[in-house]
Amino acid sequence: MSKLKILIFPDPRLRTVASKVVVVDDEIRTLIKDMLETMYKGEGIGLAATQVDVHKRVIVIDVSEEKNKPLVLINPLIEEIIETNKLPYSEGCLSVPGFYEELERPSKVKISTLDLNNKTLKIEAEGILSVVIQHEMDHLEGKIFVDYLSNLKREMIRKKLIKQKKISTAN
Ligand code: QAP
Ligand code: CO
Repeated sequence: MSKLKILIFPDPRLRTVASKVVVVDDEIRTLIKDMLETMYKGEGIGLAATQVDVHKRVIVIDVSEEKNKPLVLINPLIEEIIETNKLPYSEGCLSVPGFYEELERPSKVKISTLDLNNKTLKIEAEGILSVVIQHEMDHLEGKIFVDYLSNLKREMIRKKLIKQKKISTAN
């Protein structure tokens, strides 16, 4: 297994729209292993392939307390928004380190996805899992949670992250 490099906002590669996985083969399974390792090492609860510069529709999530319940989504689709009432949640992102902002998303969704054996699964997700799935599915469309914030807030975050990058590359 190997840890992958995570793209940091405003890297333009985060805007790439990911393509569908045609078949879940060993290459995809290796990608998933590496993404899980990268997510766990970064203390994340979700990671989309886009964030590691692989533009395929693959997501890993683990919202469990013990970090032992990995969930893998391949070619996920929202089938139904079951509860449109908005769940406010403070969101972060491994690609936007150090920044958290409250957003509201539908609190319960039904999705369909492929599993590691190319089988279609349907999952009903609520609470934090619903929020994280929607956040990660946005990445596959090139969308980042800061896009929902005011221009002023997003610009502030962009400038701070660019500044931090300059500092870390100078050292
Ligand atoms: C998406 O994000 C998410 O700033 C997953 O310094 C998170 O795993 C959706 C992380 C919360 C909804 C709510 C962020 C790690 C991890 C940071 C993450 C950081 C280190 C973010
Ligand atoms: Co994210």
